Order: sequence, then structure tokens, then C-alpha cells
Amino acid sequence: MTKSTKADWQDRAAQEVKGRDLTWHTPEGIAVQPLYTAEDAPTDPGLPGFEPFTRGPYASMYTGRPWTIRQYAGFSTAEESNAFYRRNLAAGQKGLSVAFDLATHRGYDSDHPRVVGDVGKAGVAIDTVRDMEILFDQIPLDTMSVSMTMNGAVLPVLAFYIVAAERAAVSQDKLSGTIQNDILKEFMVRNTYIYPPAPSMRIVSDIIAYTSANMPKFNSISISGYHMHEAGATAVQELAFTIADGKEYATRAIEAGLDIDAFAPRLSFFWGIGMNFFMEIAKMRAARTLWHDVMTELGAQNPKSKMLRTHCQTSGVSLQEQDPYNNVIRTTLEALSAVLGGTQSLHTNALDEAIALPTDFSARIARNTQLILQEESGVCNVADPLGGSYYIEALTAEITQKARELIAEVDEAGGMTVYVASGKPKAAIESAAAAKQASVDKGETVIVGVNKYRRETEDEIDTLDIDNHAVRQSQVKRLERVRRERDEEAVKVALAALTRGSRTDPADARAEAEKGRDENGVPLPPSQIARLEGLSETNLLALAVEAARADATLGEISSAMEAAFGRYETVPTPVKGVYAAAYEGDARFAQVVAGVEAVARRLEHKPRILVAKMGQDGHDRGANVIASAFADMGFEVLSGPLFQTPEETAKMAIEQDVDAVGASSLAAGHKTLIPEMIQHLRDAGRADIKVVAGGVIPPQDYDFLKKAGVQGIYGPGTNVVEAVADVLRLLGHNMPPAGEEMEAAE
Ligand code: MLC
Ligand code: 5AD
Repeated sequence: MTKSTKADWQDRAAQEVKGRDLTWHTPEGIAVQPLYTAEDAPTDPGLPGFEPFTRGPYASMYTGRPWTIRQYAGFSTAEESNAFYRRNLAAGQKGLSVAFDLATHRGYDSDHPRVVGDVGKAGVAIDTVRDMEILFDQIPLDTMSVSMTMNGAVLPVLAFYIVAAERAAVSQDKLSGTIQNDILKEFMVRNTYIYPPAPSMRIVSDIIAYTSANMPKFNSISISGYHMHEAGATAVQELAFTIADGKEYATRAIEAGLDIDAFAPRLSFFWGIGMNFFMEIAKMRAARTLWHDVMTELGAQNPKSKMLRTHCQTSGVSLQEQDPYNNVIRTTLEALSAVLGGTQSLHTNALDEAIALPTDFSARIARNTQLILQEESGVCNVADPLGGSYYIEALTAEITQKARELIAEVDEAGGMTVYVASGKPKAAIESAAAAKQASVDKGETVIVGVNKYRRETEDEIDTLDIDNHAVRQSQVKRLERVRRERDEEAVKVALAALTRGSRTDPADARAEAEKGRDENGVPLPPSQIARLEGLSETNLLALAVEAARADATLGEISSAMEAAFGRYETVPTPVKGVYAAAYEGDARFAQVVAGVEAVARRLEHKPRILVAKMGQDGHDRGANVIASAFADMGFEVLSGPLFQTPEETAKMAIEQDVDAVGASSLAAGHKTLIPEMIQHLRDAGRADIKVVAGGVIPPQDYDFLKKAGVQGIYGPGTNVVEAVADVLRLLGHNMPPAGEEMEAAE
């Protein structure tokens, strides 16, 4: 029997499908072939635990130790979150991961007027060391690894953690865990920054310097692609921008005088894992290869410096409000993909993701997904079981190459800080998001139970509801007590030192002083320079720890630095034309565009909508996609700045004389913020301005919002063309349902 070749296979397959092209073109621009053979597989990927670590950072991988089951959680008060953590640990969870509320993220104490709707909502409220002590009550911090997702208010939060442990007699050198501390991606996609980019980058470096000197078991950063993924990035974009972010942080730390091998072993990563099963596996393998190469290029000698270790989280945006039990299946597939990709730590999302934070029930199913993979499926018994698969190896090579090209583009621009400031990566990700939304709306990308096989009626599921007012009251009470019982003078001194330290740019001090270099011309670390300059300390984490020891609050510590750095503000700039291009020649799209034109003729101006983001919720993928789609269909769209108060939104709507306000809410502030905004419109005599809402809003809240005056609610799974049609109806246009002819024009 002669051996058949790939060409033989191609002939036979072509006969079977009568010549139909079987190539799959992915959003990454990769042409996936219908078959891979030895002819396509690139060179030998090596071994797990050996450079370039393509097959995994550890030699034994899960055969030696399974990945850490680390569920991200936090809500309401420190007491409630602590109880939730302890229940989860008792039920098989292995590591902790804290979700903070948005007030905390943005550096506001719970009693600040800007955060009334946010306290305790999307995470736990932390104002003082006292809160942190309660959060970890009876949890052994010398053995438990704890991840804290914090970027904006990273200094007070990490300082509180260090001091809370200290008060429980655990010294900082024993602490194991991870702080996210990844500010570049905040400016691109997640938006929980506080200060402008330059001082924010200094904070990152100061934390790397402090932890590498004092906290040998603590990962100083979690360089995150997850949020780019969730914002709509392709796998290549997520990969390239994240590795480039890592390169930027490492370069800054080296410039600050640190030895690469002293800090690089504690840099960690974080990926989002979506439904493109094999692509996600290839992405994780490519990431390890790329990071190995970047660190080698930067001069690392220690293999641990070149070994990418990562956390993964299954994708939130892949989960749906409709037919929500399907989400368990999606999460299982994504989790398996993360595991076959070789993750070190994993969060599996809960089935109620699209509408609320997890309940005890949905958190149990999410955790069990991992326990069953670990303890029933046998996946842990072989290291990198997919190594050598023709398809996986070819895809890994291809995505590595594509990411390399994009990283080269970033390098050419001068590195990620400059590239982020140019707005290019954000715009690229938003274009990918708009294209994806259009593909879902048109039914080209299938989502079971949403744009195909949709049920006539949906069953209600129980969701978690947080009494935001009660949380706020209890936080305010504790804040008052802490303030009453502390030594005010000590607080003042510590905060003044922090402001002074923030004003002293260690880079300038270095440039000034020849004595900032050692005899070989190697720059000294900032702490040493500070000493030489007569300043006792400039490391901002060291200064924040002192402030925390004096019981300064999170808001006070943040303000002390804001006095030197200022607060950063931006206005979103949604992309144009992507949505319309995808709909070229589509009859319903044209019908809706004609509807917008008819309304424009009647109003004598293009219908005007303000897409508003109120509260501290910075998730703006949805708002940007909506803004860009509405504009493509002929609306005049105003994108409000992030973090508005309800009053500011109402004021802007009136001043700009809009016809409608669309409020986008993804962090559970809708029941407080939207009704308050409507009240401001009414008080100003502008009840005529239509108000609609979109985002993560549980159906249980629809009645409440409608009674408060919301006229249209568009949850996850909404077709955006139909949302525009619906807003036209609110504006008095006789818009027929999809599939019906337009009646007499206006
Ligand atoms: C591991 N070890 C092994 C081994 N595997 N030893 C022998 N044989 C093996 N096969 C050892 C390791 O060397 C290490 O020890 C210890 O076991 C733990 O392993 P690890 O791989 O370091 O795992 P872990 O501690 O879980 O750390 C994983 C991590 C870390 C490095 C990725 O950074 C992490 O936990 N990140 C989590 C980040 C997170 O949860 N983020 C949530 C974001 S949510 P040693 O001694 O070497 O340390 C979010 C959403 C939002 O961001 O709000 O937007
Ligand atoms: N508790 C549990 N999961 C959370 N997520 C965000 N906040 C919380 C929380 N407080 C998860 C969701 C979301 C992702 C960013 O993290 O899955 O999509």
C-alpha cells in the first residue's frame, strides 16, 4: 500500500464537498486549513519545564501539582466576603482572589459623594486596614496565596494587606500571592486608573522594586490580556499587546536600576479564555515562547525570569443572559482550553455572569467545573497532552509569528506607553469588537439560545442582589470609628511624606546626581539615591505602608498622591464605519437607516443620543459598540466622559439638547444611578428626553427601572440594529418589526 499524501487527501475531500472551500478565516486573519499533517507541523516544541517553555513552565505540570482553583470574588462588606471565602475554601477552592468594589478601585472612601451607587456592588468595599483584617479573618496569610485585582488604588490596597498581615503576626516576607498592578491595560480597556500615565508607571516600578526587595514570594504584577479579550480583542491583539506591556514594565524596572533576574521571576500573566477552543490553547503556548524570547533579549540569565506563569479566566462576554444553563457548557469548554494550554491558576465564571454576581449556587457549579476536570477527567495525568498535535503546533507557530509582527510595530512606535498614548491599540481592539458584534447580530457567529435556537420564553433564575445603602452605612460607621480612634498627627505626617515622595521624581533625582551611579556607572536604585539626596524614602509603597500603619484611609492615601499627580480624565472616541461596513447591502439595516433619516427630517436635525457611563464603572466596550453602531446608522452620538455622576449626565443631556440618553451599566449601579439621573431631568423640566438603558441588568430589575421612567432596556444578547429601531419608535417613528415592510413614510 502506497502512503497517501496531503495532496491525495485534498482531492478526496474536494470530491466529498464538491469543491467547496473549507478554509476557516479567523478574526486574527489566520486561514485555518481543514486538515493538518506532519507537513504543516513546525519544528519540535521542546519539553515542558525547559526553554523556551512552549509546552509549559514546569516539567511535571499537573502530574506534579494541579493548577490552583482560584475563584475571583468579593461583594458587599468585608464580613460577608470573608464568610463567602471561607465557605468556598471548605468546599474545595485552593487560592483566594479578591474583587474590590469600584469606589475602592478608583481611590474613594465609601463615604465619598461620587460613589453612592458603587459601594459594595461589584466587589467588596475596603476603606481601611481594619476592613482588610476583617476580610482575611481566620484565613492563614502565611500559607494561603491571595490575588488582589487592584490597579488604580494599588498602593493603599497592597499597603493595607501588608499591614493587616503584620497585625496578624505574619511578616511581609511570608506573603504569597499576586497584585494585578497592570496600569497600561487600564488606559487601553479597563479604565480603573486614577493618575495620569507617567506617575502611574512610576507606581508600577516602585511596587516591583519594593516587593522584589521585601516580599520574595509575592508576584508583583499580573500582566493582563484578559480585559483586552473581554473588550473584543482578537487572540493576536491580546497576545501582542500583553507581551509588549510586560516588556515595557520590565524595561522601566531595569531603567530604575533593578537587576532583571531579581524581579522577573515574580512577573506573572493573566489571559482571557474564550470559545475559540484551539486558538486559545495556541495563544497560551505562543505567549510562553514570546515571553521567553523577550526576556532573553532584555538580558535575563535565570531561566525562571524567562518562564511565563499565568492565571486564566473563562470569558465573561461569551456568557449569555438567554438560556443561562448553556453558560455552564461554555465555561467547561473554556476551562478545558485553559488547562490544555497549561494554566497555573484558573477562575471559572458562574452561569449568571451576564446578569449579576454569583450566588452560592452558581459559584458552586463554577467551582465544581474545575474540581471535576481535576479529579474526574484524567486531564492532570499527562504534561502538555496536546504537544505534537499537527494542528496545535502549526497554529502556535502562526499566532506566534503574527504577534511578533504586532510587537515589532509597538517597538517601532517606542514601546507600549507611547503606543497606548497614541490610542492605536484601543482603537484596534474596538474595531475588532464592533466587527464581532456585527457578525453576531447578522447571525454569522452563532450563539446558541441567542441568535439561533432562541427560546420563546425564558425561565427566571435567582440572582444575587446587594443592598448598596446598607453596605454604605456600615462602611461609613467603621470609617468614622477608625478616624476617631487613630492618632491624627501621625496620619498627617505620613500623608505629607507621601505627597512629598510623590512630588520627588526619582528619575529626575537620578539624572541630576552623578552620585546616582555606582563606581561602574550602573544606576543605583531610587531608595539609595533618595538617601544620597537627603530624602529618607521615595518608594511610594514604603510610604503607603507607613500611612497604613497610621490608619490613614484609602481615600486619604489616594488624595495625598493626587495632590502631586492630579487625576486623569478621558473622553471615549468610538470607532466609525466598522458596523456599517459589515451590513452593506442588508435590507433591514437600510430600513432602519431610512427610519433615522425620516426622524431627522421631522426633527429638523439628526436624532441626538447621549451614550452615558455613570458611576465608577469603566467597562466601556458596550457603550463604545453602541455609540459606534448608532452613529453608523445616522444618529448624532455624544459619548459622555466616564465616571459621571447622575447630575452631570443630566446636565450634559440638557445642555447638548439630546433627544435620548442611553445609559450603559455593567457594574450593578443601575438601580441607584439611572433613576437619580431621570429625576434630575424631570427637575429641570426635561422629562421629554427619552431614557433607555443597556448592559448587565437582571430582568428582575426591569419593572423597577420602567417605573422609574426608563423607556427601553437592552440586555446582553440585544441585536443593535433592533435597539436602534426601538429607539426610533420612542422618538415617535412608526418603525415596523424586522421582516415587515415600512408603512407610509413620514
Ligand atoms: C507548581 N509548583 C510546582 C508545580 N507546579 N512545584 C512542583 N511541581 C509542579 N508541577 C509550585 C510553584 O513553583 C509555586 O511555588 C507553587 O507551586 C504555586 O504554583 P504557581 O504556579 O505559582 O501557582 P499560583 O500560586 O496559583 O500562582 C499562579 C500565578 C499567580 C503565578 C499565575 O500570579 C496567580 O495566582 N495569579 C492569579 C491572578 C488572579 O487571580 N487574578 C484575578 C483577576 S480577575 P513557588 O515557591 O515557586 O512560588 C480580574 C477581573 C476584573 O481581573 O475585575 O477585571
Ligand atoms: N465576584 C465574582 N466574579 C466577578 N467578576 C467580576 N467581579 C466579580 C465579583 N465581584 C468576574 C466576572 C467578570 C470578570 C471581570 O470577573 O466574570 O466578567
